[in-house]
Amino acid sequence: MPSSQSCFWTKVFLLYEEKSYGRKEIGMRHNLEKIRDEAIENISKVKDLEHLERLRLKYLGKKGELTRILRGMGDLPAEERPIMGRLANEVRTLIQVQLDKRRKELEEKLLEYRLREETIDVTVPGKKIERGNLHPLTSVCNEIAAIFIGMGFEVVEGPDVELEYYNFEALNIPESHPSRDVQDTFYITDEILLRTHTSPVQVRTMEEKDPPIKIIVPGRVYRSDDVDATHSPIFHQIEGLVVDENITMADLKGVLDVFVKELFGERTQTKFRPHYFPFTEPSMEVDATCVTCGGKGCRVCSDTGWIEILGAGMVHPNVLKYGGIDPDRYSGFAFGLGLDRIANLKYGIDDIRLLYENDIRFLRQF
Ligand code: 2U9
Repeated sequence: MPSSQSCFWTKVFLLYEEKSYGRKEIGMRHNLEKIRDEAIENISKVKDLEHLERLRLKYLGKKGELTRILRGMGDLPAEERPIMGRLANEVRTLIQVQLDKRRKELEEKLLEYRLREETIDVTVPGKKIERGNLHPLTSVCNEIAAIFIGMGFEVVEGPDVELEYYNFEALNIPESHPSRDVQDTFYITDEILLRTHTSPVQVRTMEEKDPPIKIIVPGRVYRSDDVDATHSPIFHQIEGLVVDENITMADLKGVLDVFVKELFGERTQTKFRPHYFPFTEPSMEVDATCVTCGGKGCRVCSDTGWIEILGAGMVHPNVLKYGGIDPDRYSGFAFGLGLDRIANLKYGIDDIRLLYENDIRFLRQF
């Protein structure tokens, strides 16, 4: 239909309406019908409950469109108000009914979705949780620590990055000693280095604590060695220190004999050979009957029947003095063992590099 014609008929209709209802009433009726139709359409299209609530507020809320129109009722002639009021209530009820209907539909859909998506199939096999295991060095360290704790020792730890003083001087290792060679450790500055043994922790403990001292010190240590099957620039030690009145070599031998028997078995025998360390006097190395052949002789013990396990000795009086302990009143013994070597002996590992490569196929075996 041409627009001029459409305009014409609209005007005729409006004139007719104006005659029977009055201009304001017509406007209000139109607005209500418009709101009604728009609301019904929007409600039918809405896809979720959140949107639906927004529509409820838009049309029926306190600041909603219907409320706005109802406010305008005061301008109507008194006789028209009940008619318009009724119409507005009808529209409100209609919109409310549509909202309720749609809410129910959407809630049902949501429930259906949840039931479908959130079902748990209890028959599906569970995901296998991979259980790790301790590194062989950690296991051996724990085992050794437990033996000494059983004999009344305390576990003490200290810094890997040390002062040269604690690593060398306080351990009776003078400037001219070969283990001071820069080739032997990693220097950070002239006075700071990576510790070559855990012994500095014992010196620090002597400084801090009066005897009796009965400690073991596990930890990582460093030496400037090239890597091969028996050497690594990083390795691990457990050292021990006992200081009290009347400590003798009998105590040292008794403690280490008990230790070796607990670690390798009751039938294991020990042998104490004279040796030299700058921090102990006298010093010795401790052998145990071979863990592999029991003393008969095999490849592991180079057919000697003995394997070297520990170094030990009576603490040098100079070292006690460096630790602030009076050597005329107190004496002590100390020992040290290489954890990597013990782990290798216990588990039959023939190459130290395996302990540091973190190959899961190797580590899983322990
Ligand atoms: C203080 C006094 C004395 C610690 C000791 C050893 C002997 C020893 C080696 C074993 C294998 C090092 O890892 S290894 O190469 N250690 O033989 N260590 S006595 O003596 C001390 C420590 C601290 C204050």
